[in-house]
Amino acid sequence: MSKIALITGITGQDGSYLADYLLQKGYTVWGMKRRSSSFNTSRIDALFANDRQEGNPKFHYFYGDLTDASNIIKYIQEIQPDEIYNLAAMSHVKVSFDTPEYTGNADGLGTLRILEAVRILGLTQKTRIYQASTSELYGLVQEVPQTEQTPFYPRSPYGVAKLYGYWITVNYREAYNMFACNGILFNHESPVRGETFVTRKITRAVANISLGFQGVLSLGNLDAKRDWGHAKDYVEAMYLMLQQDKPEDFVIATGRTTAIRDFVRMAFHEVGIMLDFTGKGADEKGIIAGIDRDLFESQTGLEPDHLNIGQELIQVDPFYFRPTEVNLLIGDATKAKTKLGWQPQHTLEEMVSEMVQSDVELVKRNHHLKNGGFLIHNKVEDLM
Ligand code: NAP
Ligand code: F7E
Repeated sequence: MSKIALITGITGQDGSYLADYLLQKGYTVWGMKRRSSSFNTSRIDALFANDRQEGNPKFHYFYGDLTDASNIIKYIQEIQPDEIYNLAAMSHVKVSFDTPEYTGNADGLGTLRILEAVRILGLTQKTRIYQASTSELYGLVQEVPQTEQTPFYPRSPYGVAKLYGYWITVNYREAYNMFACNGILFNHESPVRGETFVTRKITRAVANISLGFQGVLSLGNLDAKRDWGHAKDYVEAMYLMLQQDKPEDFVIATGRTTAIRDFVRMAFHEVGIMLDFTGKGADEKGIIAGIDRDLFESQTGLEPDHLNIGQELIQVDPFYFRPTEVNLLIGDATKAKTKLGWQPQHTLEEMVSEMVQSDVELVKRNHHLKNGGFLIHNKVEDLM
């Protein structure tokens, strides 16, 4: 009998990688999918692709929402999962300042609803639960680097909601002897990262600017530092946590931190554009310091005639500043490496390269399909 996993947040970045990973391990996978007025399954469509008519017999989804307890109870009862990965969340830190109550409901109470459903249904000895906790719990960091012992100090409604999710998971583990774990994951990215997170916003802009569809990239705080890993490596850690003999919480991180400004430099360098930054705060600008024409041509298939030395490509817009910022994150994943045998396989350089190349291909494909120019930076979704 293959194991059954239920993944909330199946349509998100991590949900799609985890579903793929578990299907390859022979699991039957059920995903909770929100109803949406437009298609929201682009990241998982390929998993159905083997047999579009019949569907993949091991991959199913149901409509649901973390704010709807009756829906959660109904489907956990029907599915009787061996493992639940609670990945669903309103996951954008800046947006959480605009929707604090909803974020608390979905990210905080949503976690409780999953735990309670398992408890009420008498599945505490059968069903193991992974809770998607986050390095945002550390917020105003109390220690460098951050470990499982570092005190929390969240700095956003998102971080505070996830703090509730973290502690209610610990509480249900202790109170009801449930197999429930927190993965305290530091930022992790990929070519399918949501377009409004900073890495993907940057790699899309590199593609659009180098192919001539965008003039300038507007960003917020360039000084913030993040410990960025690859989502593929991080979903493996989720799986490993649920295969242990006893439930524990683990930090998952690379141990390397990089400023946003340096991620911008790396991403533009990937297409042969060298940037210099001048000025401070909201007056800072990124300008073209040099162009490696051979590299540009090999990566884009174009000559860089629309770009000039001294041209401004990056500007700072205070719109993107957050009311309270998390300035520095760097994790120590020694416990996961020792106990889970977890080891990240992707370097930051490889990931940046993969993301830029993927976005260059995507922009070319879209442009080809639409047979005309389009200004991606005018999309409403970019305003995050
Ligand atoms: P993501 O791409 O934003 O995906 C979030 C998923 O949750 C989407 O499938 C979304 O559905 C779904 N969702 C949102 N609100 C929901 C609700 N009320 N009910 C049901 N589903 C809902 O996030 P991710 O990057 O994959 O992250 C996965 C989880 O890990 C999240 O809980 C996030 O907070 C946490 N986390 C992420 C990182 C990171 O760096 N990626 C680090 C630490 C922790 P739609 O597709 O319909 O929007
Ligand atoms: O911001 C700065 C911004 O939105 C990273 C989520 O997955 O990871 C993610 O949260 C940094 C921040 O991710 C822009 O101020 C500058 O300092 O990519 P982000 P995040 O806030 O770290 C954690 C671990 C999660 O759990 C979350 O779910 O980049 N920044 N300029 C910008 N950020 C954005 N989004 N847009 C900008 O223009």
